[in-house]
Amino acid sequence: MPSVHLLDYVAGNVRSLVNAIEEVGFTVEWIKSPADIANAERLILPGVGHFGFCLSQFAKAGYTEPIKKHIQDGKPFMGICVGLQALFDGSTESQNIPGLRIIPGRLERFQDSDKSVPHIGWNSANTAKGLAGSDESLYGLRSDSKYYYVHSYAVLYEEGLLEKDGWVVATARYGDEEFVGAIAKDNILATQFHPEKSGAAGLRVLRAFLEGRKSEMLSSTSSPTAVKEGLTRRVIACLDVRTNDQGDLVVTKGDQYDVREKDGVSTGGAVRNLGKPVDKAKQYYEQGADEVTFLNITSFRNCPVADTPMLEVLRRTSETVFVPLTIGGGIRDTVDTDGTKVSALEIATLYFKSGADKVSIGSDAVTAAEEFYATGKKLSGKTAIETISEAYGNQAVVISVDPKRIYVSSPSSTTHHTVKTAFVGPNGEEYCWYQCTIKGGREGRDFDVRQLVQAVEAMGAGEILLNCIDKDGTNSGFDLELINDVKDAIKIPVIASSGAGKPEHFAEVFEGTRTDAALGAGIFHRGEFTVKQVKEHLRGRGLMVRRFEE
Ligand code: 1PR
Repeated sequence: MPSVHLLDYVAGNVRSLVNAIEEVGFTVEWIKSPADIANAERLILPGVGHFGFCLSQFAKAGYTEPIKKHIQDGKPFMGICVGLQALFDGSTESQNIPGLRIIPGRLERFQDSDKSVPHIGWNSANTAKGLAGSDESLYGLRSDSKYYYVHSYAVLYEEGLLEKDGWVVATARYGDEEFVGAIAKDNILATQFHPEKSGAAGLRVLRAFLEGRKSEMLSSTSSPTAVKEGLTRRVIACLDVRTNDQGDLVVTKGDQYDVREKDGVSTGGAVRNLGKPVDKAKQYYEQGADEVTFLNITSFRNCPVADTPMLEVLRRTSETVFVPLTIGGGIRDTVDTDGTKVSALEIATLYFKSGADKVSIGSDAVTAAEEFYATGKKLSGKTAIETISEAYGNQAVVISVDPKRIYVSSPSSTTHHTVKTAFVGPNGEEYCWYQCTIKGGREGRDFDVRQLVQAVEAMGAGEILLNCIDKDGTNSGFDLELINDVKDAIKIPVIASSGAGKPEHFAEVFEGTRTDAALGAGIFHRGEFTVKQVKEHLRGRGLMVRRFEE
């Protein structure tokens, strides 16, 4: 099997890239020292997270000059995400750290006045500008395909500027900002998106690079005229996973967080078993899910951290599922079964190494946010949110929120931020506040969701997974009032969750709120609707979605 050299100089999910490379028929050889670069024929520089952190790690280890030489020698080189950013002069993310200065230009932060930042999701890499009027595709990029992006900084596109130096540029549009999605010249290809997380469309780009096919003819169905730019509506499938009473790892699903079967009289029956986690994840990927989220809802408390069954679930899932994977449950500083202290960062690292792209933090985020206010909004630098986002970038840290409605007759009857609700309380109350809970909804805190999301945003979280205990498993639609309230409070993306029972509910949440993504669990597990049906419904309503490519 032909091979490609991969530079593993930064933290992050490199396993998925290795899996994607193997999927397209190549093997990986690791660059372990600068001297190894001379032996590389094809070289890939991956990277996630912070520009300055990556570039300084990279320089400190002595890789800068050997990489430049590899490129100057005309050998195939591919940069991914921060690997693309590294090729430019620098980034406003780290003013004093220079890039490799192979491509002129600097990275700027996206404007966040009218949109969420980071930019997370599926967007174009449209080569129509580079190969205008031609039927050629650059490294298999198609203007009607979508690719997975996750970043806050981008090279903003100015028509003709890079092209005059011979670069071919594929662009994407986020809000009214157009930016470089991919760029190529001679032996260099760099993508801001993650090909290893972009389903069949991304694998096609990876394969074309590895096989040295810089341009190929497009079929009539994927001509540049089919372009539709912009971020698509993300549909996420969520799998709550736990061990059942027989000790098997199963996908389960609760009604308002109660996952045990009801016999009609009382609850407390067996844990609902809705299938096997790895099989289910693959099934949803093949239905077109834009992401898959696993929530380990019992945290496997009696198991050594390194043997946590979710690690194996991630390893196996990432072999066949080429979209982003999130894992939540039990991410906090802990003590292992042998008494050793294990930090949240170490646990997250195990997950990232096993194929996760993001970790989701629930209970621990509430505790950390409460402390944040108690200490006058001082950042300690020690919380799970801060340590993980520092090492892996804020896009890798999702906060899973489990709120519950508390009804009040007027805003003055509580110190918490209230919402006027169209769905009045049991005693006709017209207001409610959303109480944060921990431990899977078992313990309510004197702390509201607005306080939580604003604190975790300040601490470095990159996204909010917004559940709603009142709506969970009810099939009655999302809590739009909650989602609007949270969207108004923060800039980071929000994933709406809880209550989806039919495709119309997804349309409702995208049309009635500014949510960045919507998640469903029971609707898919019970086989009532497929992800594909949901997306077809959204497309029918004129909402842009990613089509699944074989
Ligand atoms: O607190 O960091 O250990 O994380 C625990 C995680 O497990 C949290 O993300 C918490 O939301 C989740 N969790 C804990 N207990 C339960 C439970 O159900 N008993 N599940 C639980 C949360 C809610 C959503 C669900 C949506 C959509 N599940 O994930 O998928 O509500 O459901 P629907 O579409 O069927 O309505 P930590």
